[in-house]
Amino acid sequence: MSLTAGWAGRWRADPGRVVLVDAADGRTVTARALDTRTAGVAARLSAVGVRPADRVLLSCGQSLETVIAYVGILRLGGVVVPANTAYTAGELGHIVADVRPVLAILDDPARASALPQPLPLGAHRADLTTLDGTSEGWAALDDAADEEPAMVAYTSGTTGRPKGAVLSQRNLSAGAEALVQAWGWTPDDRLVHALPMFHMHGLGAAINGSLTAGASMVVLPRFDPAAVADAAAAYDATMYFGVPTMYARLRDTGHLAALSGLRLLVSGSAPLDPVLFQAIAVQAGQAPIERYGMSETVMLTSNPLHGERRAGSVGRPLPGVHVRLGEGDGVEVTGPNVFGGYWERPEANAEAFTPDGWFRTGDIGELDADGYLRLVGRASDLVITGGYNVYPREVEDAVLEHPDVIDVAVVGVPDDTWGETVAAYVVLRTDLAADPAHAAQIGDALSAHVSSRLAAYKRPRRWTVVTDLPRNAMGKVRRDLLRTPPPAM
Ligand code: MLC
Repeated sequence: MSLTAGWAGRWRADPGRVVLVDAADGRTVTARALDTRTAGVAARLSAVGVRPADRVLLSCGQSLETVIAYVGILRLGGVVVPANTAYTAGELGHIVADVRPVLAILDDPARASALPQPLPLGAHRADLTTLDGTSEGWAALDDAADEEPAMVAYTSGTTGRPKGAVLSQRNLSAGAEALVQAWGWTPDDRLVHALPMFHMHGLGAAINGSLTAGASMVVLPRFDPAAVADAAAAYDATMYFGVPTMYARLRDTGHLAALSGLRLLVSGSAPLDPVLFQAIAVQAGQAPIERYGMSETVMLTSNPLHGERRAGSVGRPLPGVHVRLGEGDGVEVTGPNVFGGYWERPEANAEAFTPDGWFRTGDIGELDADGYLRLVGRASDLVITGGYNVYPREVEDAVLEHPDVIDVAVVGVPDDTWGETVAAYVVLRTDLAADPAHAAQIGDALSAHVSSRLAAYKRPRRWTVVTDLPRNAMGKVRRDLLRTPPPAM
């Protein structure tokens, strides 16, 4: 059964139930209305020529319309390609050239004019009011097969440009079902949803989990600590999902106590500092559940609903998921939630999977005696800032395009707010390096340079000019030596 067939069954069983609430204006959507409106989206997409298995780019902020567009694409059997709204034209252009969507749904359809070529079926707003041909087409709903692709989630890597993890209907439904089971998610739950709707946390865990459980969501247009606290109280919420940076902001603004009436607080996408874990436990009156997931796998492990929620651990494998430690204690996983491979990247797939078919997560782990997993490092140089993944290679490539730079290394350095923040060490052309006036201004010049190439969260916040990068005997940069915070320029 397709992911959305299960959702539609839930809606029809209890059509009058409110399933979506807009925290900004209190608008509600019942199950019946969600069924009708998402079927309408599927029909309109079908009427303009979108066919099952076609890719549809979705790059919109959080709103009821985004949820409806997302579900509508899935119901048609289309493949959702989520993209961060912060991406520059170059970053979006790469995804479009790679995955070749037929149509884009964008907050601002004008962004599409910066793409290398127009999309066959154009760019449209989330409410689809810009979609020509209002005639309702016929679309077969909810009949995609389990193994058919449902999402291509772009994620960077140590080499080259971002690649698309292809997730099937089954991957997404297994990922959602595991959470419903593990967290005792019921139709009576109501999630405060303040996460981006273009990454696995906001889509695969929050939306898919809610709809699979037959539960409801209060949608916030953006994360704001006071608004999260207000929404939790005003709409009788029971659950909140956040990245650690969000919990840190809730703590720092004194809003954690407002979450004490919720039955479940979940943290993911970045390591939850045990000090912050403790602050949540005390101020919100309950230990948060830290869990672990990835774009390629939906969710993998979680601390338990009943039983010890262990600070510094991401818990045990979710139902159906198997976790083992491979070479160098690399975390390897398998399960119905784990994707089948990257879009048109046979070489990356050969590296990503073990010969016996387990996915190499790139994280390094330790298993406690009772099976709780701790993530103790990463095989790759990935930086996680505020829950967003940044791959140094991509940032380094952008910095190296500046004519004054001959070498660069990008690392993540510890940061109180973001967990880690992006720092760059640059080696300038020798004729410039000797000039202190130039060295003093280069940080600004490089910031301006990368701002047209990289989304804001990927841009280095600290620039340090060095004469050489530390390297090992093999010539590889010793990033470990660069990770101590440098003085800001
Ligand atoms: C925003 N900025 C960031 C940033 N987010 N910089 C570094 N890291 C980030 N995460 C930039 C802004 O563009 C802005 O730049 C400046 O920082 C200040 O912005 P802000 O207004 O303070 O930030 P805000 O917009 O409030 O965003 C903070 C945030 C957001 C925490 C709400 O980062 C966020 O939504 N993070 C969640 C990411 C997420 O969903 N990850 C899930 C990935 S899925 P400037 O230049 O304009 O000043 C995954 C799998 C799994 O990992 O297991 O979940």
